[in-house]
Amino acid sequence: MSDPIAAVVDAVASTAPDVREGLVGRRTYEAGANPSGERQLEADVYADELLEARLLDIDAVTGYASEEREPVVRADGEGQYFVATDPLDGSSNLRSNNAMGTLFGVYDGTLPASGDDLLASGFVLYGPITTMVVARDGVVTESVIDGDGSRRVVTENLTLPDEPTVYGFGGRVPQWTDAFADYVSEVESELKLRYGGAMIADVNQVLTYGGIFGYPGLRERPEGKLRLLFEGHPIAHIVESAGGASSNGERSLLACTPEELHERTPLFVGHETYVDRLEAALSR
Ligand code: AHM
Ligand code: MG
Repeated sequence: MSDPIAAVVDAVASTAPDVREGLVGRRTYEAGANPSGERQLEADVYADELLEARLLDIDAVTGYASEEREPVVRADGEGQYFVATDPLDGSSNLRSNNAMGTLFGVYDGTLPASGDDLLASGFVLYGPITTMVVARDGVVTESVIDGDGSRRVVTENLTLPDEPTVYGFGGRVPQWTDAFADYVSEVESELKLRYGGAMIADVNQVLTYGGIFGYPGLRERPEGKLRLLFEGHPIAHIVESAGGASSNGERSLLACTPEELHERTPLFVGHETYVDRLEAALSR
């Protein structure tokens, strides 16, 4: 019997060599903007169109939603699965040739949905090596993607290490609330700063070395920067499946349902102790 989730994972992996190769020569901005009002790179549009075509080609997939387009795209057919993607998260790192990646979440039923409805999630990380991390049935697997799009598992059951080591928080410091700034001053005396400007890469540091990543609500933008459906849900699902925790500042991101497809959220993921302390600090 065919496995639709495995088909989605294979389809995303199959785009990786093409995306990697297509990044060269697509470092300039398009004239357009995404539904969040951010300028798009040619590379964002390129990755989005590749993912749309390969994912909607799967019989079981009936809907494709992406950070780079307004509505959910529907395929003809009888499929029941919806895939939400951030095709190139951290693409502003392309100009400076730093890491970025592709995020995806698979839902059984229409979008937007609660994070609790996720069947599987994952990301491709374009670092010096192309890797893929997938969370499914409470198990997180890390693979290397080869040049033909095939995968080799390198970590069978990825879990956060016992000791937290690194932290990274987005947003300009004067825009942080006093409560959040107080929390960060505690964290920075305990952990080492790692912030590269691409959530997938920064969270992969947390998965590897332990710690916490966050993009908080800001004074002039309490909803923060990152999108709940395209960034929050999949990254929370991965980190929670790896034994960590997630939060929007009050509760797990997986317990949150966006009212709008492109809704933003404050986002924190990492070791449970640091996420618990964050929630306590923000409630004071
Ligand atoms: P993007 O999806 O348009 O690339 O934006 C999301 C990215 C995240 O990967 C990253 O954590 C954040 O934006 C960085 O923002 P900033 O440049 O404000 O630090
Ligand atoms: Mg993004």
